[in-house]
Amino acid sequence: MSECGDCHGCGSVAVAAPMQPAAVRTVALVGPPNSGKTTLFNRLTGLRQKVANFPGVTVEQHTGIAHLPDGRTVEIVDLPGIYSLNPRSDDEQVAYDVLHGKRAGNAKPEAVLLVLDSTNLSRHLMLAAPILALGLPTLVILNMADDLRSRQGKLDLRKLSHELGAPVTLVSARAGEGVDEVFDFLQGAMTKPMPTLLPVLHDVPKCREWAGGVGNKAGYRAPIAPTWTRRLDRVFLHPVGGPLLFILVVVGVIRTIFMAALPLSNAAQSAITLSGNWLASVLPGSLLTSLLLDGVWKGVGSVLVFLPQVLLLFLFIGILEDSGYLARAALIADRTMARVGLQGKSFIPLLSAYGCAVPAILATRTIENKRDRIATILIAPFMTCSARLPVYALLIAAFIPERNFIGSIITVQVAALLGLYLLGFLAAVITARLLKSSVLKSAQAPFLLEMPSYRWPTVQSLGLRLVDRAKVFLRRAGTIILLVTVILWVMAHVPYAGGKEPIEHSLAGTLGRTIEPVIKPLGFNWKIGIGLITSLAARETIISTLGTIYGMDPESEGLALQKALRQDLSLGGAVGLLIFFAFAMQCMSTVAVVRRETGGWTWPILQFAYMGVLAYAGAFIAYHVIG
Ligand SMILES: Nc1nc2c(ncn2[C@@H]2O[C@H](COP(=O)(O)OP(=O)(O)OP(=O)(O)O)[C@@H](O)[C@H]2O)c(=O)[nH]1
Ligand SMILES: [Mg+2]
Repeated sequence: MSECGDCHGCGSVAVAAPMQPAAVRTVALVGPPNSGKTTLFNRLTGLRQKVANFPGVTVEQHTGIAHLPDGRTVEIVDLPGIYSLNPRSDDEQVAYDVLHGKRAGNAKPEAVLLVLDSTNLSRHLMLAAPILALGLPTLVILNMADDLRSRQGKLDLRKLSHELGAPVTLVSARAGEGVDEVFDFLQGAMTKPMPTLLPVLHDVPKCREWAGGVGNKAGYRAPIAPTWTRRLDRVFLHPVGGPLLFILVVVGVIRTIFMAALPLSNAAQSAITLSGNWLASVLPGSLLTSLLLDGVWKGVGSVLVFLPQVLLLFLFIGILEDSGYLARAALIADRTMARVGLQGKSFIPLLSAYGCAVPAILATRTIENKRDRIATILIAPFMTCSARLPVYALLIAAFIPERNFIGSIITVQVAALLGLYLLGFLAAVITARLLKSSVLKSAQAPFLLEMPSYRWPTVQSLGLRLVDRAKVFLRRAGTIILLVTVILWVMAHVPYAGGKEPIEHSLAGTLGRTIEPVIKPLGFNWKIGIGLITSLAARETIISTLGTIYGMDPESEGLALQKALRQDLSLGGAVGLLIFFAFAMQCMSTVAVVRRETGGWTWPILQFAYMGVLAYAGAFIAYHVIG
């Protein structure tokens, strides 16, 4: 499993290539971005890798097993989308290496499934030349047959097959149409080499004319752009209306998360409190029971309360991705991005960093320019990730009054949350500008991103995402947060002096008081200090930590924690703490993935230090200005 495993992100945990017996053959799934490779991969293997309606979703190769009708098995490798076989970006490098058998852990494929979008053939056929030139048995799969038909496009499959010298089939991976023929090909390709109709292309024809020529000879008529895609684009890509709508979408999403999730969190809170009370009534009163209830139940429960909120956020991100809106947002953002020296391609990774920085950093692989890529990696953790949401929600609920701000649409609490999102965004923009005008200066790249058609997000795909997200969230709560909570509980009870000894004299208290001089200028006491230490592993751990430290009183309502916090933190201190969380890089998974993706410790260490300094300075200023 890659480090994707414990984050809030993509949900596509890389499946480790299984130790395979020699008899299992390997077939590669290749094609341009967003052509439906992963949808087909999921059909063939029964796995559930992430699919979304914008280019560049798959970033690593994923392996799965397809069972052929005759009982044999084939290993299928799903690859990131590529337009050519020249390895320019890291994405293309992965595809190139796998196809040439140069990727450790992957056998060289014996056949290729080339997936092209049949509604966009003039562009997608260009990839056919270099792939066919590899000389491997290849099935050319024209995907999105449903779309082609409904939009009155057409082509002659036999002629195209003749032109390409390879079998061609029309498929709708999403509807499952034509998948049998893919299985037939796999069965045949595995028994004997597929006869090619024409000699293998040795000189790969460059450029569009070849693709256009082949398309013409095969009688390809490109489908008309769906009227509603054109209509919607007129609105969403409007030079003035587009950006306004974008802002409206963002504000709407954040407002809904805050408003709708509150009752849900309260319900979850009641469930956890009730079950905790029940457990307390049936378990004998011992130290172990106390560990179970105060340490585990309250600690982990205090984080679980935020599950509905986090899922709601991922539901919105899912809808934006699957509908095709995200690519439009990237186009709108391109101009703004250019101002800070970045390109539109950085936008999609940055937007997905609102879910989690780890998959966002992996998604920067589509950026060919190394310096742009590093700059994007460095600013991604400033985006407000879903692990910050519970921390923000807790502190805002405790310190910010529930009053109307702009009418009843935006309350002061919603405005505070929006402000924190904006703060992270501004920090990212300013940092990008600094980087791109100094160490990471490079020429401006043109913006090339294919606009997918708008599609209805399917309930199934959204449902799967949420199940994935919930699993990731629960896994974090059940592993890292549980572990930190138990360790902390023990530290808070050692030396154990009859239960009534103040926590201040425990190991945890000593640790907190040791660092207190450093954080005192920020208005934080030693209790918050312990929270800052534990949240270095993962941000939301601070909640269970504070729960353990403050939750020693019998009042087991969630409001008790808010009340306790209000006694210990001034408003300035609370705002400082919020700012600290907006800026600091408190996430070990992110540090690990930055090290991996930048190939060394230099960048992650610089990034950690830079974000830490900003966090400290921000909190210091807030505390001294607000008091
Ligand atoms: N209408 C239609 N949509 C499809 C079909 N197959 C896939 N899609 C949609 O096309 C979009 C892209 O699908 P993916 O499977 O993620 O494409 P991919 O080639 O893996 O994309 P990358 O990993 O980004 O290269 C998703 O919104 C799918 O639901 C199809 O047969 N018909
Ligand atoms: Mg994919």
